[in-house]
Amino acid sequence: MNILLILAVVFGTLVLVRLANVAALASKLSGENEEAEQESANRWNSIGMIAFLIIGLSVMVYIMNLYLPLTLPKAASEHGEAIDGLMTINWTVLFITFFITQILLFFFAYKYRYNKNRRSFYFHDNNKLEAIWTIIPTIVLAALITTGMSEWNEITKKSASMKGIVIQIYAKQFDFTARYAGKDNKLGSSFFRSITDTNPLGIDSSDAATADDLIAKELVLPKGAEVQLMINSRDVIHSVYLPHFRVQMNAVPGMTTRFAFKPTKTTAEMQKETGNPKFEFIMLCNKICGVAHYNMKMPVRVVEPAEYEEWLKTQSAVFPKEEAAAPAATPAPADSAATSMAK
Ligand SMILES: [Cu+2]
Repeated sequence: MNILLILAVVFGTLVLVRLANVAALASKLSGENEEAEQESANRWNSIGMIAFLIIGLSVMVYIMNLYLPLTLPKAASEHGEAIDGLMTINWTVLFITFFITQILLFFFAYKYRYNKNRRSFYFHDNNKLEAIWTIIPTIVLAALITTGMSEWNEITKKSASMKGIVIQIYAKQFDFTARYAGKDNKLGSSFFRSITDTNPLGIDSSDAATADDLIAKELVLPKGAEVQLMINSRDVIHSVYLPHFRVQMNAVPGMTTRFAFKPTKTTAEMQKETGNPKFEFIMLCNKICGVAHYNMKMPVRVVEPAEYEEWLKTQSAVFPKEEAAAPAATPAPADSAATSMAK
């Protein structure tokens, strides 16, 4: 169907071009006044410019209205609100500039079409004009860049402070694992050579800080608390992307990247705000990292602090205690990621 449509448009255009050629030849043979013909062509072209302007802008406004509801809801994190504010300023500047320049461009093409009774005004250069169109964009762009950079510095300063609940996000082809630092808020050390089938994160079991670390296949965050993500990758570059919190940071093999942020709305509150009872936060991989990249994600839930504490208790330790691993022990809950890690 689509191919037919494309062919129809292509052949239709070719036919129009042929017709125009025939008309031009016919008028030449009939000896019509070339000047009058040129004038009529100019007039129709200039009217076409105005038509293009009106149709183009109308389609643009229509498409924007159509797709705006598909964009992200309001930010659910503290710094996310600031980022949304910057986006609004940027879009405002872009829209004003776009509408002024496009309307002038097509209107001038219409107004200043060739007129044999009009002499064009010649000037070689105009310093004042050039100064205006250099200085104004310079000031506007400098203001946009400095506000953006100072906001980014504010955001990254928080991760440099190392405050907040420490959670490791470990990315590999093609999933994420979350490791909560536990009561001491310190992650036990890990080393890639320690990676085995039963220890997929390569965690050091002899490190005292490991004892209270918890493993989860779901990222649950308490509302209103600072969260410190420590991001690692086992294989290739991935990217930890939490669109609703306006968080994105690459996961790079061989180094730890960080991102600190504060969730400000629970999942339940977002469901109410968006009017969508099925709304869920999500963490996605945002770097094309291989064949199953499209499916690399992790569910995210923001809950009240009390509920978070309760949930934390149900998560499994990185290395289950010896007695828990004894044959008589009850099996770990089915949804727990540690099932595969138990010795
Ligand atoms: Cu990935």
